[in-house]
Amino acid sequence: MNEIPPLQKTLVVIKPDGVRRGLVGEIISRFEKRGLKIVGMKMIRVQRDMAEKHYEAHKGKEFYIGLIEFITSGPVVAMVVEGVNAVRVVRKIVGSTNPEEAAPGTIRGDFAHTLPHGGKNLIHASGNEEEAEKEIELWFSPDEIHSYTRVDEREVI
Ligand code: IDP
Ligand code: MG
Repeated sequence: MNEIPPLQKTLVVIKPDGVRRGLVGEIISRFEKRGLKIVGMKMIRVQRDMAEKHYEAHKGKEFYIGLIEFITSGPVVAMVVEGVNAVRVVRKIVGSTNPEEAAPGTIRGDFAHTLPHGGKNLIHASGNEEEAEKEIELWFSPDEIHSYTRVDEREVI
């Protein structure tokens, strides 16, 4: 029997523009169809202090204030996504930060074409393993992260 490779968890957030544009189902299904497992999910309105913690690394940049305004401007859908090399695979599904550069077939490359002031690019995904660990801890409590078996697991891993 093949050994299951080590799994990673990563944070995905459908930003307020994705929710307002009715793209939640479309975006979630892209991860599901790739065989990635959603192990946590909730809709929340991000408070300012949480937004500032999440985007701490960008403090001082010219787009920072607009970004905080944007991410707190409406509900978001936050997910913990699990899979083999999930951090890297999810970033590939999401596409480049600026939708203008994002390849067709990626979420940003299919549903946006520019990066407006304020950073509307539909979705956030952790940039690396260290960020993923920190962000999952910020966004989810341990009892909000679940463990279950998908019926197709033996086919996709
Ligand atoms: P990422 O979301 O692809 O990891 P980061 O560089 O971590 O990109 O930036 C975080 C978020 O800040 C972006 O997703 C985007 O919403 C916003 N942002 C980044 N660079 C710019 C910019 O040059 N103009 C406007 N918003 C930006
Ligand atoms: Mg980032």
